[in-house]
Amino acid sequence: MDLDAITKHSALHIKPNGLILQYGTAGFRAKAEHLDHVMFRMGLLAVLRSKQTKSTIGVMVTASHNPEEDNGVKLIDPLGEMLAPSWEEHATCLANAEEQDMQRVLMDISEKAAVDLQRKAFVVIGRDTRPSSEKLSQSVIDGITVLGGQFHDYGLLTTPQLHYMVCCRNTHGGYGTATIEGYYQKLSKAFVELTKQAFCSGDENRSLKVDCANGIGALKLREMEHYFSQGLTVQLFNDGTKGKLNHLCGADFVKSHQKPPQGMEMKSNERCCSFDGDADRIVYYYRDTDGQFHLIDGDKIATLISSFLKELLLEVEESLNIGVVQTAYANGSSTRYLEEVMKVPVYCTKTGVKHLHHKAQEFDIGVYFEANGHGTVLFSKAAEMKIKQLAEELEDKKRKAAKMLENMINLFNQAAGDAISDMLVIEAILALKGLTVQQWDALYTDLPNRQLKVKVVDRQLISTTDAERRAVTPPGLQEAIDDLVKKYKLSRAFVRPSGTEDVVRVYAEADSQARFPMTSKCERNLQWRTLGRTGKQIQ
Ligand code: G16
Repeated sequence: MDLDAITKHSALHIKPNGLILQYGTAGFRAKAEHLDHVMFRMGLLAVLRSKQTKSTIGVMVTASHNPEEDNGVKLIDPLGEMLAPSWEEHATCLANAEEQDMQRVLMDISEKAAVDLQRKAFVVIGRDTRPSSEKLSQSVIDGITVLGGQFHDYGLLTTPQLHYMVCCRNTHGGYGTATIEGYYQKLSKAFVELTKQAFCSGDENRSLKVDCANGIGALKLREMEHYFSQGLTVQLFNDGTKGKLNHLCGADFVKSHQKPPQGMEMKSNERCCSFDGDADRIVYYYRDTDGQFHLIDGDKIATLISSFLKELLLEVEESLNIGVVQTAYANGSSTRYLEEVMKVPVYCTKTGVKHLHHKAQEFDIGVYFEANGHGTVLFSKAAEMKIKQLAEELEDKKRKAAKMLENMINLFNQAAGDAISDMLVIEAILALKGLTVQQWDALYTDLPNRQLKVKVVDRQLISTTDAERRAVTPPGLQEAIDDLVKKYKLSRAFVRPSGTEDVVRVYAEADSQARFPMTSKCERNLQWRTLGRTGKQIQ
């Protein structure tokens, strides 16, 4: 390690005085102008992680659903998964080290993590379309090169595409080819194979309206659409040619406001969907003939997918188990439907796909989705092999079902939740089952719910337990929530500090819309107990 060179370069990426940042739900996020030093340092850290794991590591520059002025960075571990928790701690230490302590902190991390500094390192980089992303990714590169690491800069990519690239490289092509064409071809081939079976039975080419949140999803979907146009035509809105990233559009806006994005022309009963700013989330929706808006969120996506997979499994191989992983935000109706009607086991983890992903790995087929539309399906190696074998051995109807499962394995991006891949999965299932968006929506009725963002003085005063469903501090907050909740039927409410924005999230659901004074009472109580009386609710 050339410590002098590190000190010299670090001086070009000075940490703003007094700024403390945490590696949160999905990496570091803050106003873009505060992140130059973090980017440089994450370049350094990615090199150490690459040396330690003897693998390619990814660095994605994005703040996903956050406003355009923000930015962020996250590291991607060898199989395309989120960074290991012990390295999140190293990341926080390094990002917050004062200039004069940088060398010591780097040496400490190398020692604690037993990094062989003589090894080679390789890092791949991607970025979203934010105005600040290009310059910030140069700072990452500066960090990588000063530690002698080699890199490949993919430039503009969706976050899940970078996860895919990392996984492909570290499996030496076993997962797929680590190029953008490799990604397009792998997914499109599986999609076209699947939908061919649907169209044989008389269905026609389908079309879908996609709100791209004025982000990278638009660019990548444009590049990709001709690969799958045999099975689906997409019409893009909020493609970044005029509007601002994530502003009044995108999956996060649609989910939290429960209304359509601006800039989308919706006719009644048309199937529409929204991506978020880096295309790792997707939600669907439509307007009925009375003009009423219907949201189909991550919970209903998980239900559609798991019922389809379960049906196929019943046809070909009953011994493979399937489980669904959700978070506290999952609508109570979805959990009840999955457990009581579909009879699949459901688990709840903390917010953040890293937690859901981990839990989903315990099943032969693990379906995980956050209500906000972030999720995917994981197939264990044993399940993949079994399905492949059955697709060759079985005959007729059973063989067809096994082939469908095989194509599903290839269509999911198992490295990360992926709006493009999930969209193709959903479109394939709807086509194969001959389901309309209304029929899908009618699987169960969501309990009315509200989600608010509340600004308080210090959100870290709130700590939680039981997969974030109960508040531990400040004292009295949980009791106050319990008192409110017990007054209403089928009601549930919780508060938790966001790990991506400087806000507290408040969630409540109950049997009827009339119960929602509950949310604002929770909010007032929260502000009072965190002494954030100047705090305000933001939408
Ligand atoms: C990220 C995470 C998601 C999480 C979301 C909100 O999404 O990847 O798992 O649900 O943040 O987290 P929080 O409530 O802690 O702010 P994205 O799409 O912004 O990367």
